[in-house]
Amino acid sequence: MAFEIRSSLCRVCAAGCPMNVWINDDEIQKVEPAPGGQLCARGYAYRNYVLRPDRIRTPMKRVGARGEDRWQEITWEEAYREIADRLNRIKREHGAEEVAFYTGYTKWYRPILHRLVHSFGSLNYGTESSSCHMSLRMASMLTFGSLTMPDMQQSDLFIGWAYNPFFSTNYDGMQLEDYREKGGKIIVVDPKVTPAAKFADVHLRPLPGTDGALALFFGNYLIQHGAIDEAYIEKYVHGYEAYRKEAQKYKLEKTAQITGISEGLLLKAAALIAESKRISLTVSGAAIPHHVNGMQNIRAIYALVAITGNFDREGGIYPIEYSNEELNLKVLWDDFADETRPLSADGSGYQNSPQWKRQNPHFTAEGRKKVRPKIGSERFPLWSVEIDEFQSMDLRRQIVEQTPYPIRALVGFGMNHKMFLENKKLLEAIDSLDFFVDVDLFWTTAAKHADIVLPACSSLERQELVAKGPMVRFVEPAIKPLYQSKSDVDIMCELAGYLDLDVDDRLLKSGYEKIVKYVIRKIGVTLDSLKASPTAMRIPGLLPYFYGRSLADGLRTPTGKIELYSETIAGIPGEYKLDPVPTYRDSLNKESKTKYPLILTAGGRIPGEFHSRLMGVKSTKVLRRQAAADVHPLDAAQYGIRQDDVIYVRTNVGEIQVLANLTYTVKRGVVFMFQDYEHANVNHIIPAAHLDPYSGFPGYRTVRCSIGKL
Ligand SMILES: Nc1nc2c(c(=O)[nH]1)N[C@H]1C(S)=C(S)[C@@H](COP(=O)(O)OP(=O)(O)OC[C@H]3O[C@@H](n4cnc5c(=O)[nH]c(N)nc54)[C@H](O)[C@@H]3O)O[C@H]1N2
Ligand SMILES: Nc1nc2c(c(=O)[nH]1)N[C@H]1C(S)=C(S)[C@@H](COP(=O)(O)OP(=O)(O)OC[C@H]3O[C@@H](n4cnc5c(=O)[nH]c(N)nc54)[C@H](O)[C@@H]3O)O[C@H]1N2
Ligand code: SF4
Ligand SMILES: [Mo]
Repeated sequence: MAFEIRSSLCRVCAAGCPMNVWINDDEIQKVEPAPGGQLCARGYAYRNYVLRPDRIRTPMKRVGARGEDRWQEITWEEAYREIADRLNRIKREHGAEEVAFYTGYTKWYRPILHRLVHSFGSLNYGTESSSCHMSLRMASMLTFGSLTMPDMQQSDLFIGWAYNPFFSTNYDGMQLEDYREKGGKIIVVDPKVTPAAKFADVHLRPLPGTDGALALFFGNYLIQHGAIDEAYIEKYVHGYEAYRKEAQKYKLEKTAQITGISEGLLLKAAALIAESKRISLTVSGAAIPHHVNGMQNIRAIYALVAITGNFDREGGIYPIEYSNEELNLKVLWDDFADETRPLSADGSGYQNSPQWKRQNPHFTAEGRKKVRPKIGSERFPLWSVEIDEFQSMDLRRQIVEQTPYPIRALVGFGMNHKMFLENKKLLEAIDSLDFFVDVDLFWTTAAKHADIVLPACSSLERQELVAKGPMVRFVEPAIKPLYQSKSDVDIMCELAGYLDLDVDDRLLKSGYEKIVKYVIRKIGVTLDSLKASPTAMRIPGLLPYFYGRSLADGLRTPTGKIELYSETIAGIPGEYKLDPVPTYRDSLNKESKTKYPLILTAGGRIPGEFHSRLMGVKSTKVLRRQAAADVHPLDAAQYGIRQDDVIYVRTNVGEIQVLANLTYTVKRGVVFMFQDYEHANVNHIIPAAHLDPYSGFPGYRTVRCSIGKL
């Protein structure tokens, strides 16, 4: 058989690893890493993912009742016309805000969708990032005015706070090995025993959601032992005194009690931090924010960097950006957020180009006043100020309560209802809408509740601009789109031609290649050169960040300093009771401890799954064949539970049934489960109101529960 090998990329996740695809007769035979690269176990399953039998094949229109799963095939033209008719009418009769646009995890097309939504005249653009990364982003922006990276290799001590790249961001694990080889010290803070924890000099296992108390204790210890950088604080830190007073409350005994870590180990870790000069750290954008106190816990952790003088210093943490002063070009590295944001920020802006902003009434101060506030604004004002997206955790409430105004239609690109709390209620709310469109690769449960379903194609079937830090690549399709599927951006651009837009967005309507040309117009590479290059190209003339620059220029915070006292939070009306300093609160819901003696922590990554994506792929089920809850053997013994018994996990809002997996890797008293199983969906039993008032993030990882044998 003759094969052709084409270069493409894996898009199970946003990492987008370069992949070679063996093609025979326009069919995918196998995938393998591009030369010199690697794929993880999930990447090796990409062929099976792309060929999942439940791919949506053509545009479909509902003929039965919502959710009944009876469909009629329609053409793309018919689909666009019907969608535009419905959305245009809602816009005309009620206002564009009453249409909400939402995207699931997929990142690469986001700036284009965002622009389409604003051009349509709505601010109601929401994403899955209402539960991912953005809370960390908020904490980082509020504190440092930028996102940061750890300068791990130059540091004396690296703190991995909720850090296990071996399951979640695989290749990051390797730098940990290099660092360890060189003698770098490591603290890992994780309730679970993980591969990363094996590298640690000190592994702290706090009870989930108690990280804020732990961080404030360290702060207090460092202050007490004079292990802070006073000159740095004096010059660069705003609100130190208020922070010091808060930290003072976290004495050894109290902290041991809150965190469940022994006093001895707390002191050992504190002493290691105190004796280290250059300290780098990372904080998970999921595990720490997924508590109702998460945003503040992250700020408490960042405060340690501030008081030890480790922001914007070699061996500490530093802002992520590359720049070319002559071109007035700044490229930000923003890994888990919009894929093309690195290119669309500031200088080369697509999403927020000055010209388009001038045209678009929603970007002028006056224009913003005229449109109604985006979803979640009343409930999560800090989120709303900081993030140019609606807080999607408030979507269901607004659909049901219709306040401050009704939502009549929802346009979803990859709407996975399972990531929402008490998610069956979200489906009910969706059923009450006038109109719901979903664009997905697969027939998900949410898609089955739509009025119109559109088939998106995978990364092997589409063109894609990939931009990461200083590197940029353009990928051509390895195979033709399967069935009638199309690339999401083609769908967005084509749909734009049918919608009544506030701004006659000619660029958007002109298609993906023109958009790409526009996005890259300032960076000194052409689309033709990108197309000719099988690997990523480096943007010429970009200089990496150099230390001290932000401190010298002044940070992008209201005071220009590192804000331990956040002036932005202080500006939020008092009735919301948000603290400008990183205070610590308990993260568990207030249910009876007798009735629900254990802590359910839902969602730490497992190697073989990626959210809902690989659930339908058998080859990744080697390690965990079906839904299972990890239970400590001593807890299991207490309830008479044995390995592989079917058990219930119960909270105050519901119950699921799963297998018991007995393992010493979980902390006593904590039950761990991965999310996204269709029939044992753990998010459905987490109360919908369990949200962080600062970020709106769901408290997936600390909920009271009970377990028992069925
Ligand atoms: N295999 C796989 N990889 C993935 C994903 C996937 O679904 N599957 N999802 C991707 C996405 S979208 C994201 S956001 C990232 C997230 O990836 P990470 O940021 O690595 O997050 P997690 O793996 O959820 O958690 C990291 C560690 O934090 C610990 N942890 C949990 N709760 C707490 C806590 O309260 N305190 C502390 N200190 N530690 C805690 C967990 O035990 C876990 O070992 O993963 C990405 N990578
Ligand atoms: N309990 C608990 N819940 C969690 C988490 C947790 O840690 N614990 N993690 C949260 C986090 S960090 C995240 S990021 C979210 C995950 O966010 P989700 O949005 O739930 O992620 P996925 O299931 O990966 O993808 C959503 C949908 O997009 C579809 N899709 C895939 N590729 C494409 C594409 O190219 N185009 C289109 N149109 N659709 C596509 C998929 O088929 C799927 O239906 O889950 C959150 N939920
Ligand atoms: S799933 Fe694995 S191989 Fe695929 S992009 Fe993500 S890290 Fe890379
Ligand atoms: Mo995420």
